[in-house]
Amino acid sequence: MSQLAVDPATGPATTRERVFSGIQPSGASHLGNYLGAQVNYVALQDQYDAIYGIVDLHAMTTVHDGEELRRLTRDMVLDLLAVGLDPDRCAIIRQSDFPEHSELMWIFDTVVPVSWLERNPTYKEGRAEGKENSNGLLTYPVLQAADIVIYKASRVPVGKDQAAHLELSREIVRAFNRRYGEIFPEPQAVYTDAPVVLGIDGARKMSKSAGNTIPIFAEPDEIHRLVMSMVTDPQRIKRSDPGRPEVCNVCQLHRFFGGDYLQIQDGERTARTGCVQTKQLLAERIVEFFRPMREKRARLAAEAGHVEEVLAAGAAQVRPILEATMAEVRAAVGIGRGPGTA
Ligand code: AQP
Repeated sequence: MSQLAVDPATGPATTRERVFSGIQPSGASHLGNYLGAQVNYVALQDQYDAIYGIVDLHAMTTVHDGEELRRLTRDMVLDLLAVGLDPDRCAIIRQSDFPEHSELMWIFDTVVPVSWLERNPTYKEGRAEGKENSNGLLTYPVLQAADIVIYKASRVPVGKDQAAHLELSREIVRAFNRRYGEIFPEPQAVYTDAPVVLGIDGARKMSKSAGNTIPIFAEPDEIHRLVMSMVTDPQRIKRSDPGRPEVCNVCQLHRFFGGDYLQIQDGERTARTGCVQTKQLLAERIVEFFRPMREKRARLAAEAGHVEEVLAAGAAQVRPILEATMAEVRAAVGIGRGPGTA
């Protein structure tokens, strides 16, 4: 297993910038997760001290069965290994292994005005739909800020759907630093070139909780079924109608699965090709693209104890970083015994 550039005796001693990103084990990894974030998780592991968290505390806002959450957490480790994270080049951790994340969240809670949290679109949508939002749903951006800065990460690979949350993390850091001194760097988002990926309904963000996903490790038949059910350009009713690739989610996804996407989009625009044909081709390409990763995932899943080994190695790597940060924070805010106390 790798070592992050940290000496446990002295705390973080790295000059490399640090990356952190969290992913919720709230369901199977999907195309949105992959194109929006996981591609960059893999790319950044060589350039930065990279830490990736399976944020199971966050997933508790949507997964309410303990056994299920534990299974989904293990599954997400396998997903990340299969897409290309290498425990020799990054640390993969389980958020709940570190109660310090929640401690820092509470400290931030004493700094953050409630009005900042009430701006959160997920929270506002829930209220508009008349849902009884949990306090966890209101405050999860505070936990997200704690997850990132407890490692003093300066770069955060996330999908573009997370832009507002990351801005809030930056505001939280500024508010904390104003009160207690310059302890945390302001984290910056790192995006891929993918837009926010729409779900198979073509209407909302592809999202585990919306049930509109294409899971990247689904069986080929299932991927075909899901792609064939995708909503395309609603104005293209007959095969001979010209399509609008700019509003067709299938055409947009082709961009990521072949160099000939402009020709494919032209085929739709001129009605040279039909939606069924374009969907079949997309399904085949998605299946082929993820085939080696699916096979790798199956091999890793068969190795008993592998997931827990990866998490234990990740935990050993990050613990000194997080302990150093929390010692600094507790000293600054005045909790615990304090430095130099006999
Ligand atoms: N549709 C998307 N397009 C681009 N990026 C996306 N991400 C998620 N959906 C899209 C990015 O994937 C990373 C991990 O996301 P997450 O699972 O932690 O949380 P999420 O954004 O809330 O994903 P879901 O699928 O929508 O989960 P649920 O339904 O449980 O809330 C993030 O970097 C995210 O930007």
